[in-house]
Amino acid sequence: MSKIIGKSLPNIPWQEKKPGEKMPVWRYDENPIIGRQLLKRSNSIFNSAVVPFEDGYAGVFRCDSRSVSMDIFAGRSKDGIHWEIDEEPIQFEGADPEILKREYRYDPRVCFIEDRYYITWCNGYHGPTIGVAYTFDFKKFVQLENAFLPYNRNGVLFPRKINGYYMLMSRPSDTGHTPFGDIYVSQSKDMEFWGRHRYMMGPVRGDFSAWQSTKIGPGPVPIETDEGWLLIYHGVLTTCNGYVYRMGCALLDLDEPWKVKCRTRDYIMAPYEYYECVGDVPNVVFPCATLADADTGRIAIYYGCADTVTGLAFTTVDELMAYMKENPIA
Ligand code: BMA
Repeated sequence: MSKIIGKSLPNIPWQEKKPGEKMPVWRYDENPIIGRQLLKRSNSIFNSAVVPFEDGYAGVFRCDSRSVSMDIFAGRSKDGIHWEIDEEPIQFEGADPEILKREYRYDPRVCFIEDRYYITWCNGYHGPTIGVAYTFDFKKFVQLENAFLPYNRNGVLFPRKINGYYMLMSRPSDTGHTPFGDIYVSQSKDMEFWGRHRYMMGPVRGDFSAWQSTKIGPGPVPIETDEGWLLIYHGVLTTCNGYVYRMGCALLDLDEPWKVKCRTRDYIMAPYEYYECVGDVPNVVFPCATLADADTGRIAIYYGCADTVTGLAFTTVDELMAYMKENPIA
């Protein structure tokens, strides 16, 4: 039995695994939980992040509009399943006005650290880079400096300082649909200046674990366990019909999280259902958040489906640990 180091979350959204289910991650029966047209002008609502907040949940959602502009919107929920999302995108204050200028914003993550919720996202600044902001109440959002120069995507924070440093995973990229991608960890004393960059892991070349042979990127904020940081990530295969996005997981060293202790050879989830295989971008499952309950080891995963709608899936810390150890890469 592995133990999640964290808070209890007795009201975590949950469904039991059904008898006969072969996979370590199973879907919510009523998926997708957020349809593409929830907002007046939305074309799609997907790759989005949620956290426990007050007596329920709050989140930051990627909503592409019907002009297909990408932006991020705040939302609230009592049960983590039924969501109300603001009709207007988040208006940030703070930072240098140069940094506040919006080009595009997508794929948010939300991470509670110390006393506030940090939001990281892919922020257009003459190319994609990592935007950083914080909020206390999901009403007022203060933007900080971009973490890096372009080009970078998938900025994901660790939920506490490690050895005195905030730690941010990211995936250096290019201006387009990036045919490569490795995960790095960068460190900062103040959430503004990032350095001490460390290589974590990259795609697996060849045929051994082909679902992650083109590129990988960090997904939700990692979950602390007594065995290490449990990271869920996405992996991409190039096919004759384009990219296919699947999910895997890895276990990272608690003190030096760029050191990978274990990693799945087999994916933990892949586009099987219609709403994952068909949409604006077919064959994509893209995880951006989890909720976790330290008492039961339950984990709820929020993921984008086919760049169109939002899905919810379930697993436990023991399921992922066992699966990873049965089918390891190293
Ligand atoms: C990635 C990002 C994600 C998207 C995925 C599949 O590069 O743009 O937002 O879900 O491609 O299209």
